[in-house]
Amino acid sequence: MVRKPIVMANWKMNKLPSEASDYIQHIQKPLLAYPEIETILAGQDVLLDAMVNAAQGTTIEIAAENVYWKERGAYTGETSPAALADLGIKHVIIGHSERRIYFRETNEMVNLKALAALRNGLHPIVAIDEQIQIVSHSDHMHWVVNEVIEALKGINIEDIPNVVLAFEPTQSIGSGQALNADQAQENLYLIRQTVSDMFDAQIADRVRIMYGGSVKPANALALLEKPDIDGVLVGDAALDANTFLELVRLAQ
Ligand code: G2H
Repeated sequence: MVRKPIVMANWKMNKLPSEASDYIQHIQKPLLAYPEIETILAGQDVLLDAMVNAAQGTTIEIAAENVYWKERGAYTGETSPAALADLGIKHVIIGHSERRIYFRETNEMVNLKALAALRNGLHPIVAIDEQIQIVSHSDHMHWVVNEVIEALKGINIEDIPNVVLAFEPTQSIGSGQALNADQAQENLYLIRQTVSDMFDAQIADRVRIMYGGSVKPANALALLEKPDIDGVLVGDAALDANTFLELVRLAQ
């Protein structure tokens, strides 16, 4: 199965609305040369309206960085999946390790958010992390497998191809030190096998899995050449529009 590669920027809590629009204007034309790559930009909620407007008529897809699991109600400060979909957002990152660590998101919350995203026509990009305090290989494997199982619990098999998974080892996030490509491949293979065990091999073969954590042009190619790595989720390096374009070129 040929899976369409993804290059995705996660801007985190960076950029102003005007900067987001300028970035999109800068990359939209050059991206037309790479129709075989799916390009996604994730921004904080206050940027999303500007991002959707700037990306109209381009090949760029927009993602939110978080969502709540209820459509409406008295949940001050939360973001409704229905509102994101209505705004024209296509994807949402769920369970990024920064949310798990700083905002105490649990596997159960990640699962509720993934289900709510799908219910509202959004594509969840579910981040699977890795905790550095886990030293033993088997404990590490158990951690990763468990996060996948807990995140995808209760999702209908026909919705699974609309889910993208992203493996992000915490020690590589923002540290400048990406996992080496062989270790990344090992983890993404494990994630795909877990999807296969939970659903079936054909579905697992269709699911796209990204690697994230200090991806930059210097290491992207080695990662993207691995058989189970279908894309990269890029933070710091993707704050620069030209570097993002360079990553798309490498993914081709
Ligand atoms: C990991 C990644 C993007 P960075 O969080 O999600 O960020 O590339 O800065 O490590």
